Amino acid sequence: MKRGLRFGFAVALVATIAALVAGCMASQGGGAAGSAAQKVYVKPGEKDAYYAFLSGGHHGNVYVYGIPSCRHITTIPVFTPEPAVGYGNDEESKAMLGGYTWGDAHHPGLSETDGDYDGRWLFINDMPNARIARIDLKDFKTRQIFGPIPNVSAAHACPFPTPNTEYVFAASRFSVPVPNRDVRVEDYAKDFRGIIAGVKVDPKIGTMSLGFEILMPPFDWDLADAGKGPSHGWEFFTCYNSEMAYDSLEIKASQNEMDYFAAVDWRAAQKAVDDGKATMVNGAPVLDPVKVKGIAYLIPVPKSPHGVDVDPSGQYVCCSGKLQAEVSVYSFAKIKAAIDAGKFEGEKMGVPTLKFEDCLEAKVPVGLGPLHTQFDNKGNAYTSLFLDSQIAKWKVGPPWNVVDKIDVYYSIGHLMASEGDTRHPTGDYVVALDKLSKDRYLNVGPTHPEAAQLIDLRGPKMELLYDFPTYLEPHYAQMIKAEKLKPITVYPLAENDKPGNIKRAEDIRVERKGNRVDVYGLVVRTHFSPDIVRVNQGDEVYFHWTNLEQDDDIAHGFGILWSSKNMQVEPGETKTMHWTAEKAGINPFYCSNFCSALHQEMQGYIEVRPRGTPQASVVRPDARTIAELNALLAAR
Ligand code: K7E
Ligand code: CUA
Repeated sequence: MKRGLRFGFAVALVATIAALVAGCMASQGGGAAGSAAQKVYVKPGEKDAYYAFLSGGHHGNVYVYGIPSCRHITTIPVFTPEPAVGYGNDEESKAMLGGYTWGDAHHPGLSETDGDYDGRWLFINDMPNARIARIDLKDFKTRQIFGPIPNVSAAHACPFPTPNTEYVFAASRFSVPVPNRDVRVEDYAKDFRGIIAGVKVDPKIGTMSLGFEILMPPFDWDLADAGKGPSHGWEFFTCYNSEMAYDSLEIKASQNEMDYFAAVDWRAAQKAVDDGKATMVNGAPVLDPVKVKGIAYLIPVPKSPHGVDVDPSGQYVCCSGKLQAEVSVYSFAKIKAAIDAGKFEGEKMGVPTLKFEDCLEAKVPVGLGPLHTQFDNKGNAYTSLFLDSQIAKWKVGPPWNVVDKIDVYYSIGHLMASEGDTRHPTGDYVVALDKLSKDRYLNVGPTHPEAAQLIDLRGPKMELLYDFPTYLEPHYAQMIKAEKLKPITVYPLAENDKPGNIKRAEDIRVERKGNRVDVYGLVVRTHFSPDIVRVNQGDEVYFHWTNLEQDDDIAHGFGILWSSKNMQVEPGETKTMHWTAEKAGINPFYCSNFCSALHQEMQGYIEVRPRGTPQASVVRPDARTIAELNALLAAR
């Protein structure tokens, strides 16, 4: 008893001292946990140092996070309708989606100038439908969806912009006959082809258009990266399934010791098209390497590679064979010398193959399942290891050795370093994009969130700082310094030239032509003008709402009862939404986005009369309403 008491006292004393020491260390910012917490802590009211753009995978969207806090800031709708803001519901975004309601977005690609992120645009692919979207980082809105790109069957190696955003690319993951036609799958090797497409980007406004397509062997084209510095003008693409298997790929596509990566001279390819050497297939200029030489080459890579990553200097091309324990580093100078000397070991469907030994610079023994490599500002590379669930840090250059490793939880796919794809990575952070989160978060049933993990690169050893869950399903991501982006907060009214826009109360009107009704209206706190709209059953009604606000964060919503119709109109913007008057009776509408103390009062009625009820061809508000509205606008 006595002994027990004394023992208890000793335990309590030790615990007290431990607590005091821990508290002291925490207050001084010492201790591993304390310092990790401080490194991700962004005080209320303060902002993050980086924007991170994570692909939304089969959610079809882009997630925006702040780093280092790892706070989810917003989601940008891209390939999938988004009812809260009405993306896919208003006429402009509906037309842009082209009838698709789904996309599978894998690889965000920030625009670059001189090989550094310039903060103008973000490109992202929709793999299954071979489309590329351009998001304008001025307002974080999707402004163009290019595609489906003809002849490209699933754009996985996509978009991976060049150093001045001259091109984005789309290479086919699957192969199909080009042109697609009635053939047997068993004739795969004879009739199927892959395609590498070069999509031109207008340097001023970012508009995409098709530059060229190259007919490639029917391998599964996987990932890409742009050359820079000495390798500027080239784009590199990995592939697996050089076996050309068309069934049981998980076995049959892993037989060869070597697959390939392709080096494409995009200036030569564009010149060949401009010189009239292409054949038009489904409206696309297709170059056949059997006839057109000097545009593409194949370099052997061991064991089903995934990532192909050019180091910041542009001298080295790093390929990760998924079924190998090494990263194969190639020297661009050696590749170029072999090409210039015409030193080929053979060819595949017209594409010359170079010798492995002629191009290889080094093999780095990183560990099992290497997938993707990123870089810092101190001459180090970071390779994700899917099978080992680790990141390996290694020296770019002799002795090409691994200098550090860190465990991640679990099964990492891509990783994202701060400005890690540029000529000047910042070396602050890397985010592990783990494919399986298993037990890391509160259980929410069989579908777990994905796991992302923030790792500090600033010390001699990598340090895990924070875990954050993401919704389905980031593949790749990119991180840009926050100071490079200066998004607008309102659309200047004077620049509003959207169809259907009006700017004065005198222009408010409801126009009728046959059974088409156009409502030209204004929204401003806290009123729809007009707020009573009279139509007939069977009318096709187009609401054009202009939001006259010029204050930060005052968006108005427009939701129609008993329908799927809702959209948001941001300050200074005009949006058009179509609605069919299906039933006679009264159909209310309201502002669905909180906008002021009187938000709840912001509503209106559509009066739907029976078919054939006589209606005026133009209805305008009365003079008093116009005067009141103008007084309200003048008072702002
Ligand atoms: Cu999931 Cu780049 Cu499509 Cu890999 S992808 S890790
Ligand atoms: Cu306008 Cu709520």
